[in-house]
Amino acid sequence: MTNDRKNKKDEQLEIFRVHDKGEKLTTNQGLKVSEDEFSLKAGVRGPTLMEDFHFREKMTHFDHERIPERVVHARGYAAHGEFQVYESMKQYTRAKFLQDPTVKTPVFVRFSTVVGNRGSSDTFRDVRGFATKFYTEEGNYDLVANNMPVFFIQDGIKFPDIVHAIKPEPHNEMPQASSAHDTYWDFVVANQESAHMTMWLMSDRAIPRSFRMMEGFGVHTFRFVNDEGKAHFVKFHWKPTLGAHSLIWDEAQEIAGRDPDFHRRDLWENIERGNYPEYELGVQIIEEKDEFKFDFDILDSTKLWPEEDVPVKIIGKMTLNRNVDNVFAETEQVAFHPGHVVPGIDFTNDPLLQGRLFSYTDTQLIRLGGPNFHEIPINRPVCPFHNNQRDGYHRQTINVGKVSYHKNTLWGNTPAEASVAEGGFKHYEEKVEGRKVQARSESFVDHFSQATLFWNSMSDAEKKHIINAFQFELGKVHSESVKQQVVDMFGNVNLQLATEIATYLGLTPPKSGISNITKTSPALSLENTKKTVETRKVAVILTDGFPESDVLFVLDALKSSGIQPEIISENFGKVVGNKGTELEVDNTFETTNSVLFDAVYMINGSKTSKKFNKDAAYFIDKAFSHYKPIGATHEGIKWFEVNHFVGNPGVVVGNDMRKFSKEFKEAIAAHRHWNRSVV
Ligand code: HDE
Repeated sequence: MTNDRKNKKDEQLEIFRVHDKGEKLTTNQGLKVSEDEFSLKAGVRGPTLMEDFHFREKMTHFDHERIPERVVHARGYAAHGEFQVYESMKQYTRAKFLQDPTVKTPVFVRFSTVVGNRGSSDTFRDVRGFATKFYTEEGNYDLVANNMPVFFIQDGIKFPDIVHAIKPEPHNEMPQASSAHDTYWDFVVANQESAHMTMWLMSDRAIPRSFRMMEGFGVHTFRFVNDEGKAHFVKFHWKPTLGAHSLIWDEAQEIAGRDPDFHRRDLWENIERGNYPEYELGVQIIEEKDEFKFDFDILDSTKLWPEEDVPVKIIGKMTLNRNVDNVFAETEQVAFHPGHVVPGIDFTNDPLLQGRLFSYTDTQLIRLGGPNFHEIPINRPVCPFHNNQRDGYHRQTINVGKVSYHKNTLWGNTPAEASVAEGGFKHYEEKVEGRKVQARSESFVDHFSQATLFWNSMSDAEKKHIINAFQFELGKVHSESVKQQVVDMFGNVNLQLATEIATYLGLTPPKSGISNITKTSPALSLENTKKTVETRKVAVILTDGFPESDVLFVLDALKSSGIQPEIISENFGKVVGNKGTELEVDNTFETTNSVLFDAVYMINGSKTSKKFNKDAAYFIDKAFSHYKPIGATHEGIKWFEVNHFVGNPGVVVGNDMRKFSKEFKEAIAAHRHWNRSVV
């Protein structure tokens, strides 16, 4: 590992790494094993003997290899990295890792889907988890975020209900990893606070192109507290430096079959290649005196703070630069908790956040098998930890000495509490008064204004995708009553939306809605995201006899901009150019598909077969119908002409290689060409 990737967390993990390669096989007791092929038997054809301790140990361990998967966010993938603040945030927070721009804080980030089980596919329509553990010198800070800024419910007590409703239905455990079924939509109509989040779930945000191209949101309102004890409300954002981009639904479904590991593979491969994903940390800050200045309650997790009203201040950058050594040991055993905070970061009374503060430790007790999960290497803080907690399953630390209680005189009352000046955490002294009630604040009851704000902010293409998503999902719902209620409910968001859903499903469109919101928030549209060609994957279709100097020129031009071309042909091995240059084939039409690429470049060559023509047609047609940038030179141009691709947006053809390369790169940077006519 290069030095710049070594950090305190990595040094700590190194103590636990075991390198088995080249070693002798032993039992867990260290005994060298002489036979691992045949169990101990009474005679070569006789029964296996109990005495075979090696067999028993090996089999017993295997029998217990599995632990319960996470009750939500079961399917995930993680990487190591580091975070650095751009400028001191001392004015707002005591948190040390947000004060010194020279300090690199080690991080571990786990991305996940929510609904699917651990073995499901990466690309289904779902919220994505984006959980970051900062190993700071003051202890671990976890920012357990999602890729959407709002949530389905307003109060933690309803979490088991929404999860039961969206997970596969219990009587037949179907459908896997999907909200397209009766119980999810029944929950939606019966719990209308879910309107805003459902709009996000039906939008392109729910089918990201890559974990590297996804925003992250802390969702809740937290508090920053500075050295003087002064607090500000804060919301956290992650902004990917590659911009936020999405797939389209047809593609997402196909990828789910062709490469269920599409997102994890993309993350893994790019980190291996040195294309380290980067995300800038942003904060929205509201002064305490402005708590009631908004037309929504800032403690309501079904509401976002429009960036145009409360700007996102970019304060630092996270870079993911190392893959894990072992997925189970690290990715599966990492335990996040929004309650893992450091001095300077505190909670608010957001009732959803309050519910989370209970749930995360509780769930680790069963998932990781006891109260000592903080000792698992990936979960250990990089600073020392001392307290009077003892024992329990799998305890590893050997706490020396006889004192394990507070207060004591034998050890001068140590481990001792630390004052605030010494770095001790002090809960923010918020004034709270009230009766004990089980109720929702009146300020939480507007469920539709921001759902409409979201709809208003979408581009035409995004609106079309949202309508299509509702049509698809409700097309899978059996209950006519639930479907009609959805149409009626979303009439309150937008009448055009509800009418198009209703018409498609043969239902009655609502006559009127309640929304008169005309406001938009341009920051919510993916159309306004950063556009770049960096790390985009281009399929290059070649056969023998290809015009090599021109092709090599284009390949160089693409690579020099950070694009990743892959050669696709009929067979593996080499394709040979017209002057004898050989290029290695990366994939064939059988082993890959255009859904796994961002763009396609078609050249062909002088030698094509009937099968090549058929396979290439399938490949390129699909890329065209998925609105992807496609380019052709030489023989490829004829093909594009016959198929009437030429003249469409995002279709680049020509035999001036310099001009072609430039225009093709521009088309790739645009991501998709929605104004293309696709039937
Ligand atoms: Fe979670 N959530 N959640 N959640 N959540 C879990 O904790 C829970 C919520 C989020 O990669 C569980 O260790 C409740 C919002 C992520 O390991 C569990 C409520 C947000 C992850 C749990 C919420 C999240 C989890 C399951 C409502 C975005 C994956 C396994 C009160 C801000 C972390 C686990 C990882 C995981 C409970 C709502 C994000 C059961 C009760 C809002 C990214 O404890």
